[in-house]
Order: sequence, then C-alpha cells, then structure tokens
Amino acid sequence: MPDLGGTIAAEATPPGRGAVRVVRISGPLAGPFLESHFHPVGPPPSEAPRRLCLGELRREDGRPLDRALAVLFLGPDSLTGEDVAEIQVHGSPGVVRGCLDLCFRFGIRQARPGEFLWRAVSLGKMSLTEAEAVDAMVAADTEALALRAASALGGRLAGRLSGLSARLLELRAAWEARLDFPEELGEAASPQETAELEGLASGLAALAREGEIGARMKRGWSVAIVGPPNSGKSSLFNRLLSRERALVTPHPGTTRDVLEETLEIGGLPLVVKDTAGVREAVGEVEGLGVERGLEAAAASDGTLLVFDASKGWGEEEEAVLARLERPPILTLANKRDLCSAGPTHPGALPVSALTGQGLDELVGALRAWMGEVPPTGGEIPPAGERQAQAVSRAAAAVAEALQGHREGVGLEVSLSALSAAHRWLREALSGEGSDEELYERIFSRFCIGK
Ligand SMILES: Nc1nc2c(ncn2[C@@H]2O[C@H](COP(=O)(O)OP(=O)(O)OP(=O)(O)O)[C@@H](O)[C@H]2O)c(=O)[nH]1
Ligand SMILES: [Mg+2]
Repeated sequence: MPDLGGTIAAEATPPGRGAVRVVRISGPLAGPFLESHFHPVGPPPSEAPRRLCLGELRREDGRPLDRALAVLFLGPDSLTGEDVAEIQVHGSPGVVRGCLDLCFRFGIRQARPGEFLWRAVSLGKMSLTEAEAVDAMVAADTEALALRAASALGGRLAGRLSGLSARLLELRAAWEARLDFPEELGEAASPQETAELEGLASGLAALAREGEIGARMKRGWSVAIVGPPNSGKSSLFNRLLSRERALVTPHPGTTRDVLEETLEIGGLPLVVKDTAGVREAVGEVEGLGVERGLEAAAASDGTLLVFDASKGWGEEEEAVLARLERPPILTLANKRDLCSAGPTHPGALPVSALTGQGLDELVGALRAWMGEVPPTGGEIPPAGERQAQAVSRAAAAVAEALQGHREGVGLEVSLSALSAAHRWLREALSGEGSDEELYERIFSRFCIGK
C-alpha cells in the first residue's frame, strides 16, 4: 500500500507552454511553504486566505524564481479539507519544475494520481460520486460528455442513489419483518410493496441505461469509408474533416494505410477511417492495404460504401459489397456533380466530395445512426464506468427480485436478490472497503494533480 500521508504537491494544469500553470499543495506544510518562499507585495496569503496575492516566488538562496499569484485555503474550507495552497506561475516547464523542486526540498512530496480527490473523499469534503464526476469531467472530450459529467457534480447523483438505496432498505426491512412475524404481518407482499418494487426496478433500469449510453458516448462510434479505388473515399474523408488530411490523386490505388480521425457530430465522437480502394491488388503493397482496409471495416461499428456515380454501379461495386461482413450503413453515390440528376443505385445518397453536395444529409444520417442520445440525459447519469457497472448490477438484481416475486418464489428468495441489489447500490455510492483500498481501486487511475 503506498504512503498516503504528508503534504503533497503536483501541477494542476496540463504540461506544456501557456500563459499560466498552477501548482497545488495540500497538507500541513502548505502554509509554511508560502511563508518561507512566497514574498507578497501586500498582506501574505495566511493573513488573506482565499484571496489571490501577488508576490515573488523565491528559492532558498533568495533568488527569484517567478512573479506569481498565490492563494491559501485553510482547512477544512478547502478542496481536500486540509490547508491547500495554489500557486499560479508563468506557464513554462522550467518554472513549474523549479517550483515543484522547491516544494520537494521543503519536505513536501509528489502527489500520486488522484490523491487530492482521494483526500477530499476520505476527509468527507466530497462524496465518491462527486469525485468520479470530476474525473469524468476532466476526461470529457466533447460538450455532450461534459454536460453529463456536470449533472453528476454537486451531489445530485449521490442524492439520487442514496434515495434509491434508502427505499430499497425500507422494502427489505418490511419483508424481513413479514418473514419474522408471518402471523401478525402476513407472508404475502402488500400491493404497495409490489408497486414499490416495480418502481425501484424501473428507476434503476433507467439509470443503468443512462450508464450504458454514457459508456458508449465516451467510447464513441466508428465508421470506415470503403469502396472501389478512385471512387472518392479520401476526398469524402477530407470533406468530412474540413481539411486535406488524406492524399488525393486521379490514380486508383492512392490510399494504402488506414487513416483515422475523430469528428464531433452533435456533440458525440465519431471515428472516421479512410481505407484503400478494394480491388484485385496491382502489387504487394496495395494488396496489404486492401486487407488492412477490410479489417478496419470489420472492426468498425459501420461502413460507408462509396462508388463513382459517373461510372455507375457495376461488378466492381458488387465485389466490394461481397467482401464486407455486414451491409453498409449507407451507400454514397459520389461525383454527383459529373452526372445529371436521376437514380444511381437503390437507396444510395447522391453526394459530391468536390462540391459538398449531399454532405449535410450524410452528416444527418450519421447522427441518426448514432442514435438519439439525449445530450444531458434528462436524468442524472452514473459518473464513471465503475459506477455505471455497479448500477447496472443493482438494476439486474432488482429485476431478478421482481421477476421472482411475479412468479411467486416467496419473499425469502426475492429478499436475497434485493440484498444483492442493495450491496451494488452501496458500492455505486461509496465503494466498498477501506480508504486505502479505495485509493488503489479507484483514485490511482485518475491523473496526477487531481
Ligand atoms: N468531379 C469530382 N471528382 C471527384 C469527387 N470526389 C473525388 N474526385 C476525384 O476523384 C479522384 C480520386 O479521388 P480520391 O479521393 O483519391 O479517391 P479514393 O477513392 O480515395 O481513391 P483510392 O485511395 O485510390 O482508393 C481525384 O482526382 C478526385 O479529385 C467528386 O465528388 N467530384
Ligand atoms: Mg483514397
């Protein structure tokens, strides 16, 4: 088990160069560190807690390291519940390194991943649910994911989970009592109890579904662009990305390696892959490219089959279709600008990578294929994968209890499913185990500085 005590420091901002980078310190040495190394222009941070103070950060030998802003939050009114200092330095790797080294020579140690949030949870400043929502927020690559994470912040998700957990406990208690005093209370569940079980089952099922949507939103969707050589796959890929990412030439067999880029459609991530044109390969390299392209197509959630509408649909196109594992989600009749209007191929969407014709329809169709995912979910979704899994197990256990109850298995059997559900809900809420075990299991996967 790692040492989780002492005063810790880490950079709270991402590495690289920028206007400002922030070093965060938590623990009893936070105040003394500022006292000895931060020389304020006005009152020192210890006399003006929670206020930004301008001053000079100086090394042990008195040489200035940077002009900086510092703020001190005195525990327990801080992120972690301990004394926390934050120092805003100029955003260069050198200054941050110098500031952290100064901390380490002062007896402060490097924070482990997620250790600030872990301290906040162990000192009761934040629920596990909120800490995981912060982690999900930092990991959010799209606005839709940020909106989901935000709805779990501020304790609302924890409130919802505890509400469900309390109702479950009450139902368990009522049924335990019936088992203990069958003569007085009767052995059969009351209609209200049955209704409550149904309510719990549907509430948890909705929450579990939200968790699945969240996991999907994070993972994203993937689509491979396939078709005969020279049909305009790379041109369409570039058009979707709005930049010249892939090579385009009039020569068939231009694309070899699979190119992958992530697009955001309706706030959701979509990985688009450009692949080599499928035909009996002209050479070894092209042959390898074709194989890779087909593998990428098989590994994607869907394919877009592109053909050259000015040439029309023929044997080449049928051959590509035959080599796909699943039917394409959409067939695109490209180079529509070269041929007059009229039917191309049944169900194909006419597009032109050159003029952009049909692109809005294509994006709309992709969005529809990705499913109608409500960006905020309306509900307050589970904040992370661990929590989503626990909720989905709780939902499965309650569904099992309900099914058993309907089949008349008896309260005892339903109760054991209910108590399993309760355990999973508690796991979702607070994680099971000691503080240190929780650190290992959950927080150590977070990034440093959180
Ligand atoms: N007129 C017209 N030309 C297009 C269109 N799309 C692509 N082209 C042209 O078709 C040729 C082939 O385009 P690419 O995008 O390289 O085709 P590809 O399917 O990626 O070809 P491979 O990588 O060889 O399989 C290029 O000369 C493009 O400029 C279009 O919509 N209209
Ligand atoms: Mg290409």
